[in-house]
Amino acid sequence: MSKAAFITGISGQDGSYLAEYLLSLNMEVHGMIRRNSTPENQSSRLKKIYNKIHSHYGDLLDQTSIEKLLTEIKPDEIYNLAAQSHVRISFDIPQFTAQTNAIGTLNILEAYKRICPSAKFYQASSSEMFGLTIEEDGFQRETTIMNPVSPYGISKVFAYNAVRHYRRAYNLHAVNGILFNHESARRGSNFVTNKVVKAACSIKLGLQDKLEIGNLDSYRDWGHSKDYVKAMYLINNHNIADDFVVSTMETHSVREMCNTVFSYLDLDYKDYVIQNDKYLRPEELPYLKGDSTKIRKTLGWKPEYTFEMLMHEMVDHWMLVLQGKESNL
Ligand code: NAP
Ligand code: F7E
Repeated sequence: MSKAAFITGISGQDGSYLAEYLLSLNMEVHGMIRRNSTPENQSSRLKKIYNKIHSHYGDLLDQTSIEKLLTEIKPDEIYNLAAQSHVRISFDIPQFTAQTNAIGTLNILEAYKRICPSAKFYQASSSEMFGLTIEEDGFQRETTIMNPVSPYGISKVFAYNAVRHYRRAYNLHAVNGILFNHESARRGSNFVTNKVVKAACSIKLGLQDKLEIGNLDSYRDWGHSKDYVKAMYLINNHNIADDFVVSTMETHSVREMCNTVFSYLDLDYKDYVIQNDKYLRPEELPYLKGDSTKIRKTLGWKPEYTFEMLMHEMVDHWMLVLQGKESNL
């Protein structure tokens, strides 16, 4: 009999790629979707696989819905990807962010402990948890002290520690993947990579004149979501319950990313990109570069996409979509 996976946040960027990957491994895939007044929005990233997955209404903040789903599905593997995942917006709605990301994770951990404790539980932890800390060699890794600088980062530190606590206290196979930024054409268009790519393509096609963004001088370690969902599966299926950093081990500034995108379209980003203070954050995380040696050595994972391949794939996709030659996602 095939194994059953339960994914919260299946309608998000990572949830959709993870569902596709688990289906390719012949797993039965169940996903929790929030009710929305425009139901098409909830399945737009799942178009290719919607008839192959089992979707269920539920919410991380609705304990009864989680208990009901775990009781019915009896999953072998749980992937908790649901979150208010936008860092800048977490400053606007800090309490909602904490409720969903921190208390929501506690809700599903409690249900998991009581209903299906022999399942494997994966938590979507984040490099945003490291905040301001950078090791002397310029990296952040599993042992780096967490010093978060956003309501989002703070909420994820709570969830990370809750997972480790449940693992030790109740002997559960509960693990954290500490993932650095990962993108794709499916990324929400208000995250910086997709915002820059869509605007650059629109400018190339004469549909837009300028692009206003925030801090051009922060650095991120950007990988591809498709590579990172494979790491999630490996981490959850390791014979020892443990926590792993997932990253490319390279960092680029937002300015370099703009240059890569606009240059690929034979444009000079300096002619179009304007810094607008309204996109700055009350507290910025200036620099991320992840050391993923542990997962590379222990589980044999490594990314297939380079930074340039990632950005070029996103540009190629949006050029086709904006010219009406391909549908989005
Ligand atoms: P995403 O595209 O924003 O997807 C988040 C998903 O969570 C969406 O399906 C969303 O549903 C759902 N969700 C939000 N609140 C919920 C609630 N209360 N109950 C149930 N579902 C809820 O994020 P992503 O990029 O795929 O990231 C997946 C996870 O990895 C998140 O936990 C994120 O914080 C974490 N993470 C992401 C990155 C990255 O670079 N992408 C890096 C590290 C960690 P709606 O569509 O209805 O809002
Ligand atoms: O910002 C700067 C911004 O919003 C990246 C989430 O997936 O990764 C993501 O969080 C950088 C920041 O991602 C704009 O200030 C400049 O320095 O794309 P982002 P993020 O905040 O790093 C982590 C690992 C997660 O876990 C999160 O869930 O780009 N930036 N100008 C801008 N950012 C945005 N969004 N918009 C701008 O106009």
